[in-house]
Amino acid sequence: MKHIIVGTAGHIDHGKTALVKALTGVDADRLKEEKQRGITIDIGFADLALGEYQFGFVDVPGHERFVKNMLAGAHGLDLVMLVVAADESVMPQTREHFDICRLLRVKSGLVALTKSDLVDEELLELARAEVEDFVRGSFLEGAPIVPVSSRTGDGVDELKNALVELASAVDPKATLAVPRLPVDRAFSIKGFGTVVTGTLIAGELNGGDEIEVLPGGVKTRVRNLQVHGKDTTLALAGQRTAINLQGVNVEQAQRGSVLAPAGRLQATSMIDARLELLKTASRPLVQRVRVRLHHGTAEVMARVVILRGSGVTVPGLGFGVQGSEPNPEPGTRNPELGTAGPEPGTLFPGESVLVQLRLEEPIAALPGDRLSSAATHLK
Ligand SMILES: Nc1nc2c(ncn2[C@@H]2O[C@H](COP(=O)(O)OP(=O)(O)OP(=O)(O)O)[C@@H](O)[C@H]2O)c(=O)[nH]1
Ligand SMILES: [Mg+2]
Repeated sequence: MKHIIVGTAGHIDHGKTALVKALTGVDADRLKEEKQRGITIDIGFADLALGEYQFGFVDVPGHERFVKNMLAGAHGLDLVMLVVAADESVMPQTREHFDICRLLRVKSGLVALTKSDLVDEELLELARAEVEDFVRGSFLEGAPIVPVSSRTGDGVDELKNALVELASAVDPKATLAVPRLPVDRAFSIKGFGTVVTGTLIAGELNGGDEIEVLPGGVKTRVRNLQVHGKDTTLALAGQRTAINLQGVNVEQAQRGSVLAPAGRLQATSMIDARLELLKTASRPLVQRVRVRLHHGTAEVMARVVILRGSGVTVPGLGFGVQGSEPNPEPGTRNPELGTAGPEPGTLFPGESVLVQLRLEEPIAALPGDRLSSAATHLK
């Protein structure tokens, strides 16, 4: 059985949670406050077995205030289901969530044109045309755009077929890589102790394995293992996993922690990265700016040291070396941003540069990982 993680994305109230329920029967809004307010606040989960595929859905909140929770759910996705309500079309968090998916390098997915029961044929086609325009030039160009109504059930079967079709093209996971599980929930069950959940993004975990909770470095053992709600002795990359940890407090394994085999990874607070500032960013990025970084399910504050123009030479990388990428003459590049000329190391929207990230707390990152920030996006 192939395991596929599908994340929702899209503007508030566009029908993400309703769609996950129409597909799986599960209401991913589990908090009392979510039920009361009728909005999603934190990420929720649901499963669906279809043919040879086990889909794990991660449902994210659309409200702009909860974008950090969305970020905690948007890592490790195989497919994104971009939800666009046919009666409202593309809205601000459609754009923001889609940018995040692009920058986290989600490779594939589809667009669900929800609330199709609320529009006539003409409006539906208009929304479809707007969505086609919106995804042009991105990984979703040419992807299925499926009209669907969670209210009437129309289009749900077509959506399932489209998910299966896309799942068949998802690359197999790196089961030989160092196992890592970014924790998205940690809770305590009477009689069992601490249980954490998350997507195993690489490698395998076995019952009884000695593991470590990073960045704190607490050593522990896998007492019990569940995949998609069922007891098992082996969890594989790409599976939604719950782990009962031996002798660990809930406080020691909160969201943002990473589980890995004991002694294999070391948390770090200094990371070399390539930073990409979105074209749509509202202002340039200045030297040593303090940003909130997201990595897996972790969130840490960091200062960005821009290497270009600061006289720092980066051996062997041919980028950022002083002189190879000179700063523009004052006022020549982005005149609308002011004519005083950039500070050395200032980064303008649409540019990409090598940086050093000085984190205020360590994280367990590996080369090639994606990090992001509401203002900046980094590799
Ligand atoms: N008519 C109609 N209403 C829908 C449909 N899907 C969702 N709704 C309604 O739209 C509202 C919002 O739906 P949700 O599924 O909570 O939207 P959401 O995208 O999960 O919202 P957030 O998680 O807060 O971003 C609810 O009142 C749903 O009943 C649909 O296909 N047709
Ligand atoms: Mg929701």
